Amino acid sequence: MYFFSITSTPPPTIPTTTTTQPDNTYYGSGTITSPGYPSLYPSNLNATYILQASPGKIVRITFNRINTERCCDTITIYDGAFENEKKVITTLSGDHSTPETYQSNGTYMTIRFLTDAVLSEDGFTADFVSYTSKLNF
Ligand SMILES: [Ca+2]
Repeated sequence: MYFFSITSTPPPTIPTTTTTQPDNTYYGSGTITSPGYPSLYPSNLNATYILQASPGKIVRITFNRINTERCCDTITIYDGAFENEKKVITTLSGDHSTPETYQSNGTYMTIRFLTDAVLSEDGFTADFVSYTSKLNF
């Protein structure tokens, strides 16, 4: 009896962020993920994603998956182009089983993913779009 060994090719690593990479700006619409997603994200990470909507629009982002170490690995969403503690929309961590949507008030949204020295999960994946208006949902 033969056993076939199936070689699985890992998905290409998209160098969107590293532990030392400077801020990244993303325009219009797209997908952002934690580094290495869906593999474990690195420890000691401080990754920033700046999302810029099309002119005259706002950023609307949906986190389709969030799974981080609840205590210590956090995703903070800021309204605007900077990490301004006064403009925190929300801070997320832990295991979220349902998608969550957030939006900016203006053209920019900033997301920071901060991890501590130990224990990682698979992280997050989120889709963002340029959105025409602010809606309650
Ligand atoms: Ca951790």
